[in-house]
Amino acid sequence: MRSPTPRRILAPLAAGALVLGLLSPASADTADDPALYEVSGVSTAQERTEIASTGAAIDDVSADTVLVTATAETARAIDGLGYEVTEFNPPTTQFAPDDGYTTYSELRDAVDQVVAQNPGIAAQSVYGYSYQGRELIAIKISDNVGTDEDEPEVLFTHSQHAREHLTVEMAVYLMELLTGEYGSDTRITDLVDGREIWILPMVNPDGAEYDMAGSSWRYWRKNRQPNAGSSYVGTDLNRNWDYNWGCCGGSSGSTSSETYRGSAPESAPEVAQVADFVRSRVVGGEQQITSAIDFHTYSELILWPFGYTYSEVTNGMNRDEYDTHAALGTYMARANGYTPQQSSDLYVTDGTINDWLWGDQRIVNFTYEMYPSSFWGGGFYPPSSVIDRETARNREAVLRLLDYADCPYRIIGEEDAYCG
Ligand code: LU0
Ligand code: CA
Ligand code: CA
Ligand code: ZN
Repeated sequence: MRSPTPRRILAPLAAGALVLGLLSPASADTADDPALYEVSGVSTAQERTEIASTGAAIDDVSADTVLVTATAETARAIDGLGYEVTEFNPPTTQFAPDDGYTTYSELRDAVDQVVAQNPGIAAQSVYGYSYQGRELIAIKISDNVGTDEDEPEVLFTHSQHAREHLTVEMAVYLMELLTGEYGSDTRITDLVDGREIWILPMVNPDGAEYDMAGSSWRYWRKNRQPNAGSSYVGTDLNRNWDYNWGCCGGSSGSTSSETYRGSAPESAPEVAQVADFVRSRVVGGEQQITSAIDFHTYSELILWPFGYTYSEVTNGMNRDEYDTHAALGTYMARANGYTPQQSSDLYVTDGTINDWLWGDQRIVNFTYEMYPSSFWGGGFYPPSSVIDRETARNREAVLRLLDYADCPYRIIGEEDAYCG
């Protein structure tokens, strides 16, 4: 596919403090809707981190360019760093919302149906409410589903980022797979019997609904919580978690940013309530959840913590722990063809669920960045015709995680040391 001709909006304005000062007075706080920009001359994680630290969200990484979602003000800041920034107009075919994607109310119906048809192994609960008051739901899948048994627990979270709709389809796929093949596929039957599986299928329903509600996709990322004293709406849920929150230039303190970290850790109700849910799984002083995947799009990556530092081994992550993440991530990636890497190989992030689940709760966990591999496969909005293929693509990879959930350290042969 050919690139649409980039329009260099910043062209005649040389980068520099004077120009930036004239164009974007610090006091300006008027609606400045995020748009897509292509930034060239970017090839290392350090350069991507520098760009992300302006508050832009990096959506796509190729050899020497990135695509970012950013306000015009942030785009000028990137320009000011010396990178070439061009406005990027997505192909028009991507504009219309595709009703093959599951809405919040369709999700509720699908969950009701799965639970009604599989009452022995599937249950749902409301673990909280979104900012706008939507019920936040969890699906539990296990044998004797009404009983909290002593079985390794596994967590799947979906759609922290509003526009990443394929991740909701992944949740629907997983609940239908695990219930639909129960009793016929012996591997799935054994995993459902031997694990307690939690699926949080849409942790940011306000954002997802907002993204789908217009006559065109809105490229919305954050939640829909207003910010005091600002006309900009929303917190980036995946920068709002309470582990090294805002530590390292991997998020923004500006409400206008796509990666706004919120006013405090867990200031977003959607994050606070997932965190409360996870903390509620500590029984007898022991976190029951051993392993987790947080689903995002896109880039076809499997990422593991930490994201706040480039270091593999650091305070809170020893060599065995790092190696366990790397080995399990790599093993899963062999099944789905994604690229496995430490999160910060992409760019530095702070306040992510990935870092919190490990750093605070000691849950071995991964971020999946699903299909497509690049913008040219449809970016955040591939046609719904890919849903079946791209969710089923992760079947084996997810089963591998469920398999190792009894003791993730088994993958490096250290089950005696860590799970004895
Ligand atoms: O939150 C993000 O920026 C993620 C990547 C991190 C989990 C490292 N990328 S996304 O926003 O494009 N899904
Ligand atoms: Ca059970
Ligand atoms: Ca249990
Ligand atoms: Zn995301």
